[in-house]
Amino acid sequence: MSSKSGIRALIGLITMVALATVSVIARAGGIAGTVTHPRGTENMVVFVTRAPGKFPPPIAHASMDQKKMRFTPFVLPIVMGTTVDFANHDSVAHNVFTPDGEAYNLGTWEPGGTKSHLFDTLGIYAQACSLHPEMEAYILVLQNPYFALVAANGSFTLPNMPDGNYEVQVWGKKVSSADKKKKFPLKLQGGTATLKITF
Ligand SMILES: [Cu+2]
Repeated sequence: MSSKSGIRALIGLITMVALATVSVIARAGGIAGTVTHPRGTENMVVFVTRAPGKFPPPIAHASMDQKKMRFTPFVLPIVMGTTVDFANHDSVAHNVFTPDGEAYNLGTWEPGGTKSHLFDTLGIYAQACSLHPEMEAYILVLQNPYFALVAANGSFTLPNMPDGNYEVQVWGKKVSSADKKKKFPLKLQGGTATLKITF
């Protein structure tokens, strides 16, 4: 290979890398949306009902803490197969159980302790503590990673996803079961879309 053709090949490679970078930047627009709901959007989750393909769960664990006599966060969306660590940051013992799905009870443990659970079945799991009936939280085990927590002002941003036609649902404790079943079409073209959800 002459040094000239070597340089040409190098320039070609640099151009390809540059184009790839541009396309990533263009896709970074993602899906910006808003939700309007008469009961507000606090602790609301927007998620794609089902996306084609399989989605390996993240290696990193998700966290649901027990702190100041509350579960934190109140709602935790995860991809199926994710392990959640439940850490007790209080000065009293806590318990974690759910009546939902396989109805696990992780037991009761002392301050500073942590227990983990792998969520391998889709569904909504209410989290409760048998010692403190006022404690409550929800874990949403979803089929794909295309979900977002809705901000207090109703805005959300879904992660980048392949172009296509999707259906989006909304989950919230204050959302009626009829509204939770509603599916909103999302058409994604060129990596970007806007989605306005109004109840
Ligand atoms: Cu407790």
